[in-house]
Amino acid sequence: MVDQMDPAKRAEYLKISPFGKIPTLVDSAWVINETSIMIEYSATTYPRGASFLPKDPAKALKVRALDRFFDLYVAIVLGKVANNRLRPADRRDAIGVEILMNDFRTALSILEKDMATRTWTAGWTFTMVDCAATPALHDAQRLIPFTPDYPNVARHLERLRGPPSVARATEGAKPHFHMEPH
Ligand SMILES: N[C@@H](CCC(=O)N[C@@H](CS)C(=O)NCC(=O)O)C(=O)O
Repeated sequence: MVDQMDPAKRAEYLKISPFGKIPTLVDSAWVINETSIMIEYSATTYPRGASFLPKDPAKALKVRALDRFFDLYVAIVLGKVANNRLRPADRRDAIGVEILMNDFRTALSILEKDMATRTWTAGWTFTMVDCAATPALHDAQRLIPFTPDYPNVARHLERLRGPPSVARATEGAKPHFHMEPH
């Protein structure tokens, strides 16, 4: 658990996560701040680590590409939109948000088309992309409710909430939901 509201605890946390982002994985000599890298680290370091990246190099590349798509065009966009909403009204950036919303709509239009024919985000099974897609689409639905315009994406988010590991993570996060920006 990271309490960044407490200045002393935040200063302590910045020693392992210089940008203050969560999560951070500390394992022997490794300190990893990127979730996708944590997933690959776990899969390659521990025999029981879940392998969320296909062995086939072409499929693995597709998964990595989609993982970047969710981080760069959905998750980061939503983080900036949320940050803008938390600002005092006179310091908000309407033009910046318009540009971000354009990226968001482009990303969701691509997904809407793709998810018309796919079960999991990359197509064949649950992969690292679904780990990126679940929180990104969860945040999207809260900040910019999208169900009427992107029904396939909305159905996909419900499917993503299904696996027991996702349900467990969501249940664990529920006590903190009230802190999420709207
Ligand atoms: N690229 C990082 C992003 C991590 C990230 O943005 N985490 C959010 C919470 S889910 C955070 O720390 N937000 C606080 C902030 O940006 O200050 C990853 O995928 O691990």
